Amino acid sequence: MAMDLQEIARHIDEHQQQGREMDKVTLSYPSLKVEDAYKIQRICMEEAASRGDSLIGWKMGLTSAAKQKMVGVEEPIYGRLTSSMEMNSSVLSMEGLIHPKVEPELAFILKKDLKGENIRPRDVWMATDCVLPAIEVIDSRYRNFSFTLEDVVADNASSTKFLLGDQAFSPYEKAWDKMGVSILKNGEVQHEGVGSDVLGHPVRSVAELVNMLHKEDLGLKAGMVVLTGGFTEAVNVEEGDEILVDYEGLGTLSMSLSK
Ligand code: OOG
Ligand code: MG
Repeated sequence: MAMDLQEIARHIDEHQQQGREMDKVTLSYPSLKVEDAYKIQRICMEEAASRGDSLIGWKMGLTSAAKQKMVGVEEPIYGRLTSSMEMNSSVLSMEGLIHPKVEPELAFILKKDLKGENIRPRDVWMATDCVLPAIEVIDSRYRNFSFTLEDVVADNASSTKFLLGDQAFSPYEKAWDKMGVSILKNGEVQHEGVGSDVLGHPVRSVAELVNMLHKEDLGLKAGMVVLTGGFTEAVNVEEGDEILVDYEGLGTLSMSLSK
């Protein structure tokens, strides 16, 4: 089949908007390259912008071994975060979701633009205003949450919603790689992780994102949010579930699943 990236993007965008399952795009387009998948992401973002949505940040995904093993894709990917994905309360409605999962993350909020090809952790610290506890909700549009690298990139790295904690912390608050995190569902611990599970240190995830974006001549802007990737495996959720993430020494962040 001739490959029309606009057409594929429209197909994916529709399924994202309607919260409908679909087949892997690589089934119809086996020659789809990861570069094409990132172009599809960019086109979907343009579609979203035409609906009044805006780009407010980026997420890294598959930055921990736990996450890579879970989905069978062994390299980090990025996705686009839009204003409509940010939750303004801790209640998540199941409406319009397919088979959501939640994961414990950290968010870096930038105070300066950051763009370049050899970005190191210290460049990231100099551009970071604060760090916030975060919970990401991912909901792959692919049947059975099953995909290849190219599929998941084309589906905006499964991005769906995200919740940021109210309390911001200084980047110098603690050694983020030493911080333990545990995620509980209905009072029971599901998974535990530590900051170093995310590429050795969550700050490295931001540096890697900037280096990856540079290949598309893109960069981060002051004020943007960056999710650094799940510390642990993601947890399936359904209506009625209560999620609590405990960030060692910083408190907790919770989310309730409603109808
Ligand atoms: C891909 C998105 C991965 C993370 O934090 O690793 C991700 C997926 O697992 O569906 O958001
Ligand atoms: Mg994530």
